[in-house]
Amino acid sequence: MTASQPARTSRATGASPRNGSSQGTGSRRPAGTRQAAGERAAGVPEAAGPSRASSAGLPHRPGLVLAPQLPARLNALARLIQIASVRSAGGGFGPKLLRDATDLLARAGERLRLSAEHTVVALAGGTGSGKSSLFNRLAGADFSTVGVTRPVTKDAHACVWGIRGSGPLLEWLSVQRRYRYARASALDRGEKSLAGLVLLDLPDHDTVMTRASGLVDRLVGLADLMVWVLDPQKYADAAVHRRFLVPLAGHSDVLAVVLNQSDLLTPAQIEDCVGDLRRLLDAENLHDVQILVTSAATGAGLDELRRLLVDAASARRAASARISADVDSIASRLEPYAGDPAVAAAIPDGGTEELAQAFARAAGVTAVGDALRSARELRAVDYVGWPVAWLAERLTSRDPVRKVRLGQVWAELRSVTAGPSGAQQAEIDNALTELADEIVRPLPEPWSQTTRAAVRSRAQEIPGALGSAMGEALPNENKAVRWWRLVGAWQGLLLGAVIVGLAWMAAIVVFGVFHAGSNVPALFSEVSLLAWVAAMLVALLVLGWLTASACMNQVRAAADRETAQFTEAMRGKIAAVARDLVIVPAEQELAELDRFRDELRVVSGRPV
Ligand SMILES: Nc1nc2c(ncn2[C@@H]2O[C@H](COP(=O)(O)OP(=O)(O)OP(=O)(O)O)[C@@H](O)[C@H]2O)c(=O)[nH]1
Ligand SMILES: [Mg+2]
Repeated sequence: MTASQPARTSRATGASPRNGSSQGTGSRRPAGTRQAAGERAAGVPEAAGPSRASSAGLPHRPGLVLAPQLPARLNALARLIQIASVRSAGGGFGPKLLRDATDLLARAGERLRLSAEHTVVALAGGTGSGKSSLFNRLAGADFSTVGVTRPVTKDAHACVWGIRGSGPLLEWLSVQRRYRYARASALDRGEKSLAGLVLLDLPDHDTVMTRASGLVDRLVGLADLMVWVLDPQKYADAAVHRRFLVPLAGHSDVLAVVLNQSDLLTPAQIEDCVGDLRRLLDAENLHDVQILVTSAATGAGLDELRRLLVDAASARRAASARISADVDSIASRLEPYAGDPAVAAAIPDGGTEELAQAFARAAGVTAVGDALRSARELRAVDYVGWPVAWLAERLTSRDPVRKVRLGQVWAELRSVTAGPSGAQQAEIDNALTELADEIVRPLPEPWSQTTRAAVRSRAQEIPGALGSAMGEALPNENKAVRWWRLVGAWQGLLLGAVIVGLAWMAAIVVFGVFHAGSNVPALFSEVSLLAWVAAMLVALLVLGWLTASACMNQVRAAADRETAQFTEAMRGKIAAVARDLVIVPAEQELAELDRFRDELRVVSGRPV
């Protein structure tokens, strides 16, 4: 028994601009088929006859699964668009492709990202109108309690024709697990056309509004069909019309109105009621909304209602199939941007080490090491050197090392902390270019561009960082070692002895040779002593010279060790700079390409 306008029973596509008003998917991501399996384990009741579904679960029917991967594919597409949209500048991802992909996502909407296989039909309305009675009739079992005390239904109940993959959807709709019922076996018994249907029996509208005011919004954003169940006594209830139907005027394509309990009316009364209701709906701008007349008690009008549900389910399937095909085509347009997935996106072998070596060359590590060695030797000479030898060398100007002032060498060493400049900067640039060339050779556009940019992204910071790395590795000051001081004291002693010996010889010459005084002790006047004193002087000079040269050998060996340590420390720090400022940004970009390839595999429906 129907009294209807030629109305659209469901939305033509799954796209819904309203979806934006609902919650984001981020908080409730679909967990795919695994979640469905979890539901079965949790014991989703089965509708067929007395035996409700056990944890043995529902058999998987290939024909029942319409687009099982579509939610995952759409979610992956959303992530792909994020990756691509920050790489659209220059020769990056084509703006038209990105626009098309974004449009497709908007068309698919949040609804499809939760489940592409399911059609959501909600029975809503005032208390006592017969929602649960109709729900039980359609489900073929008394799942939802029907009663005389009002209100009866406190929580939403769901009956699902094909439970697989409905988990995220039902979670999102806040349907508790114990109120989820599966109709798998009914599908085998001629209800195939309802495959994927999720029929919801909602609490009465007041309860819905007070307890879960967000639910109505969610349903409107998600439902393929909202069936408002009215009864003959309250069909004109101002509250229902004002609070629910009027605001839904813009969504009349997902609305249908059922006048239930028609068995309580005569045909003439039914006609009056329907005419009245039609006028009300027209006045509320709900011209397209279909009106069905049913009786849950006698079953009248239920076939028409079921047909409405079948239409909604097939429209949903068609919409999902269309979106699925569109995702295929977007995926194939995105394919060229992934390049050859067999070619790994990675830093080439040895690339990091070569870069570190190039940076070390640019920073002049070897030269700085040599300078440090010289500085140590120069400083040591002050202590362990043989002053007589310095004097001789100074007089003959044969010591080039002494000509370089120690302070100057140290100042030069300190200046390396400012970092490389001029030609050295160019060397850094060349090293970066060489590395980038190697990395990007196998990469497709725009990744070759973006990876090259990533390699150079922190190039400005490199000279300063190299300078600091060198500065950190340099010893704090040119400190004298303890044993140098001891040797210095010994050399002083020898020098003193030489001076005393010279004075002694002078005294013997003055008093012994020239007889300049009388009563001079024999020690200062005995000429025969001259040879002995001279021999002693020579011995002292040789001893001083030997001490100096033996100690300088030690100093050189120690300076070599120190320089090697310093050079190694400096190379380590320079390698860290190369890693942090070049390799890490490059690897991050390459990881994004990997992510892009993985997401694209999902979008294309290929196994990851
Ligand atoms: N005569 C007749 N009685 C009906 C029909 N549908 C439901 N009823 C009765 O109306 C009463 C309320 O039915 P329910 O199905 O519990 O109504 P409801 O809309 O689910 O109510 P709430 O859960 O409180 O929101 C029950 O006593 C049903 O037996 C019908 O088509 N004809
Ligand atoms: Mg109820």
